[in-house]
Amino acid sequence: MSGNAAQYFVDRHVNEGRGDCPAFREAAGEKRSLTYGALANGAGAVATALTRAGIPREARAVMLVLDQVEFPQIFWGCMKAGIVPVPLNTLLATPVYEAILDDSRATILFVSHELWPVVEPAARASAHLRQIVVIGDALEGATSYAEFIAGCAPSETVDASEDDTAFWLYSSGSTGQPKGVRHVHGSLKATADTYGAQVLQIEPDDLVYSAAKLFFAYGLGNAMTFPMSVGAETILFNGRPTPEMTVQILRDEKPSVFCGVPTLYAATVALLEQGDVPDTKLRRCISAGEALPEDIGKAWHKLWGTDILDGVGSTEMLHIFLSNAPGDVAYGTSGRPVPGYEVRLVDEDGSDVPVGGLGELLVRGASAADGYWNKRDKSRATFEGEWTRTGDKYELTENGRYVYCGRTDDMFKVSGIWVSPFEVEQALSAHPAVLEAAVVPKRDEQDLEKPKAYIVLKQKAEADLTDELQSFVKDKVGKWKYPRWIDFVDDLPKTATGKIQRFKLREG
Ligand code: 3SK
Repeated sequence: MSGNAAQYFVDRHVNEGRGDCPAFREAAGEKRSLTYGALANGAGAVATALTRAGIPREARAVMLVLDQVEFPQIFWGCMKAGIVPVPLNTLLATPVYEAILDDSRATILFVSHELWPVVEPAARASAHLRQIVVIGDALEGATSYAEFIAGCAPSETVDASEDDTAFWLYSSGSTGQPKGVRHVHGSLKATADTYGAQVLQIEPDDLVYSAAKLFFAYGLGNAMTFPMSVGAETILFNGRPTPEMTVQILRDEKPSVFCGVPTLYAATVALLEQGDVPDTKLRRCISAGEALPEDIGKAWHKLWGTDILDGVGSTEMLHIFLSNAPGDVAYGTSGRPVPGYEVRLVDEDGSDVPVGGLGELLVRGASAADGYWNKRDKSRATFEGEWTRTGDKYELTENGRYVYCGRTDDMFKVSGIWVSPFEVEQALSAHPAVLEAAVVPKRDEQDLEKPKAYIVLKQKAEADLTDELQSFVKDKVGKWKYPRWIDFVDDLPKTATGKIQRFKLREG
């Protein structure tokens, strides 16, 4: 078998007689579905269409696509043709899309029609894009997906090595500059064989629902490669994963596996504590993105009779490498290394930290990224030989569990997605009324981190600017990054060289 991951995850099912088995079903809209056979044909048609459009091997295909049946067809279609799909976060703002189109030098863009307005100015400004394919009706200068694949017979999967670049995911760095994380074909099977098989213990009869979307490394494993590794089925939902929608999907679709993030678990617990718990047997629930508060895990267990397996992963490692496991759950900890991964805690000199001490978490495993695109210094600082630095501070307890203690830098996560204080500060500072701004994480009433801003105004405002500044940030850098609280102050604490002392603000 070729090292091309599309052979293992897509073609193998058809070759082994599982072409009629269900692979994906949509939970909203027309509720379309795909069997493994239909997926193989659809992806094969995309591969043919890409070649017909003159897109060469190794070119990047940016995907700004909602969780809908076209997503797996485009993702695997690119890989079948040896083209590199780059799924993007669908919640970003126009300037960020512009930066990514520029950085990746993508020659083709696939976009869900709902997302076209936000990416259109960036797509029109791109010096590299040769084709835009919109999922929906054709637009001026953009081909419809139906037209793009019309008349294309499915092509064979091109031969590739396990070490060939397969796809990229963009992750935001400490300066807020998005970094293209390059993953190889072999990494997808590596995560399926480790976390997927040994912690999630995915089975062919499973029906998976991941509230974390496919563009996110966590969602990509949960909702695509893990179920596809065993021929199971996934529910796709193209909307916002509110607690109400989550309960509706759990009630109506009855998944056996649910994958969420702490913010959603917390809000869903609050909702269910006021109403009925759906009559659904959840075999497995998992959480990642940020540390799961202990009381949320316990409350969920009380409601459903199922533990939440909290774990930690990264875009650089592709999926979870440290996790609680079935029958071995300690809430308030990230558990133990996933079989197949090794971790170390090191101090600032790189020396190993003893049990009970605090250190930066380093991880070693087969799914580590090949590096960042075009960012040599950052690649060298993160990928140290076989070890990948996570930037997370951890403590190892006497009984071998790891406890999260914060970030080594100022980054923090909101709803499982990195937020760079610097990026939010830059956005705030672009407002005409703002002189300077500092952003730090603050815990909300559910004990989850959200951005809080301290702002020095150019002059005293007549009216409260809170709402206006919040909308300003949402439009500039992304909807989830806006400061939930704003304090207007006379000045900011700074070092002698003018650096903001965020730790002083974090301490309140
Ligand atoms: O943030 C995490 O914990 C995570 C987990 C799996 C895959 C990717 C990420 C960022």
